[in-house]
Amino acid sequence: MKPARRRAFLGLGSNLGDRLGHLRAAVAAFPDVVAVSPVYETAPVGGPEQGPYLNCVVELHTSADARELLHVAQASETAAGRVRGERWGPRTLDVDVLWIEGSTVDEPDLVVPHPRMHERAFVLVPLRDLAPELVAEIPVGSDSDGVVRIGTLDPPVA
Ligand code: A4P
Ligand code: MG
Repeated sequence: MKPARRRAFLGLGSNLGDRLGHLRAAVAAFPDVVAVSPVYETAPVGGPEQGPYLNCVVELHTSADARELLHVAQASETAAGRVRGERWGPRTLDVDVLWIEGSTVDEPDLVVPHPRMHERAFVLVPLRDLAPELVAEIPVGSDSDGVVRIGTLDPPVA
């Protein structure tokens, strides 16, 4: 029997090269996309000194499981020419599996829900746009500083 489709959310970030182009190409290649959040320009969190990110969140309605979504995420990072350097360092594209309806995973290379998503305005703000019920409380004020909506992927951001 075919597995049931479930809601799932992927978080995307880019701060190297054609940031918007990397987000667009990834979204175009993902399977089962039902919604894309606005795009936000965000101040970098953690890591070395680096340029600002563009972040967005994508909603899927998919029968893929967590590991299949990790493969989708990593294939899109590779397609964007990502070179893995320093942890939390600059990258052409980072795709995290944020949350999958009814699914938790705790393995060395895959943790779902993403363990740091609840601390990060660059994830929570676009996630709230798509699924306010999943984001019970977003700290307003300083934690949302540095997260500026710049437009949507489609129609194109000017
Ligand atoms: N991994 C485990 N669970 C997951 C999951 N749910 N989704 C493993 C995706 N990957 C998961 O990730 C390291 C390993 O995490 C992978 O091999 C995978 O098996 P990575 O992408 O290679 O390295 P990373 O992204 O540098 O590390 P990490 O810990 O995933 O960083 P985060 O938490 O993704 O943070 N600031 C702004 N403004 N915007 C950003 O997008 N992103 C980061 C990266 C830091 N600061 C940022 C942003
Ligand atoms: Mg990552």
